[in-house]
Amino acid sequence: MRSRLGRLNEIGSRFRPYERYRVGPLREGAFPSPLHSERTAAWLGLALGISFTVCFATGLISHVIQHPPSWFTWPARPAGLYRITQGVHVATGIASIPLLLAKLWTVYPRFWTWPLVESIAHALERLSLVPLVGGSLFLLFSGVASIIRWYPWAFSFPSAHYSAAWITIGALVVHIGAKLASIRRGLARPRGAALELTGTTGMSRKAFLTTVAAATGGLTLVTVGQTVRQLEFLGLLSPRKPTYGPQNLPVNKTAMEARISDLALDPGFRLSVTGNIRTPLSLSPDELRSMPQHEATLPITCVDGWSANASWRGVRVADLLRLAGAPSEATAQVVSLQPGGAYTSSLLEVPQAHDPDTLFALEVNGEPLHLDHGFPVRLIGPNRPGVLQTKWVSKLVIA
Ligand SMILES: Nc1nc2c(c(=O)[nH]1)N[C@H]1C(S)=C(S)[C@@H](COP(=O)(O)O)O[C@H]1N2
Ligand SMILES: [Mo]
Repeated sequence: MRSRLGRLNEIGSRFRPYERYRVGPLREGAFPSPLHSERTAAWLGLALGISFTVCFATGLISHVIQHPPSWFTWPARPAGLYRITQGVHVATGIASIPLLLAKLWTVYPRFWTWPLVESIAHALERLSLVPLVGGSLFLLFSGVASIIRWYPWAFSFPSAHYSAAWITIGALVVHIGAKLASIRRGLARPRGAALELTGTTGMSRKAFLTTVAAATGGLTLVTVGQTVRQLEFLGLLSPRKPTYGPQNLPVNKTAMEARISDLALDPGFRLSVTGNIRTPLSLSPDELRSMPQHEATLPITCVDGWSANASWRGVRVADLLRLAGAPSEATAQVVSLQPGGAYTSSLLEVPQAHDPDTLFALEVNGEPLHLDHGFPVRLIGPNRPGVLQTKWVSKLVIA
């Protein structure tokens, strides 16, 4: 029995709009450049498919670290792992910009196929381009806006970016499925005469793809210095310089922006340790300094893609847990003095809470913490996103 969909498709394919509407970009041969070929589209698509997939996977990692489901625990080691995953996330996002623009330029004549819609399957395939193209443009635009710290919208960037990522990746899977035959043809080794077309435009496909690759590589080189120290000198377009800021470290939220100065400079400041413990503690900065001090070189890795190593010195969180008589499997909530805002508290899960390098730092690079870096006390731990390295810490709540 023929399916209803099959019959509708057949009717659709017999329906041909009047040829006299076939004007402008709809004309036969309106786009003569051979660069709009299946082959160029397939190679650019492959590059974009790889960069999007890596970007999606590393973005997902960052998301689950910040919103861990019950089955997930992010390890404290290797200490610099998140620095790599998030550096790769932002770098592949930036690299996707020239790739996406080149891909859209290559395939846009296909938006003008004649007839515009041939069948229901064709209509659905074309409709799936709306979330694919729209989602991709939104992700790259909002990502770049966020790393240059420009928030021209009212919605929350992380949740919008996260939802758009799922929509886009879903549309990408549909797109690859629908285009599989075309992708195979495009990537297959060309035979005989098909080998090259310099065509009428004067630019060969090879030159075009080389230009796109050079633009992509070049853009990566002039931005990745925000996390790869050796390339900092090349960072012409790096949104952030990893050594620019007080004590040679960038700052995302200053003490003034956080309206924290009076609280942090109050001589009555105490760090309190409460919750599921035998002995609640309340410690002044001097009392913290008289405890055993430990030093660790750890990066601050902002979700925005910049990262910088520093040498931190302070009290081990594990020592405070022991002193307070916390259970051996304790987790701990780190709470800031900061009265309001997005990153005023963070959770130390078991691996982080008990790691010997997880510190309440009092000093960085041999100096007392600058007010902007969290004076008098800030959390610094291995393999944590910057958003979880709470500054101006006033409370540790053990569970
Ligand atoms: N209390 C508080 N802590 C905070 C933040 C904040 O806004 N408030 N920002 C976080 C972010 S996003 C980053 S990247 C790091 C940056 O630390 P730094 O400013 O010392 O470089 O601090 C984190 N700790
Ligand atoms: Mo950050």
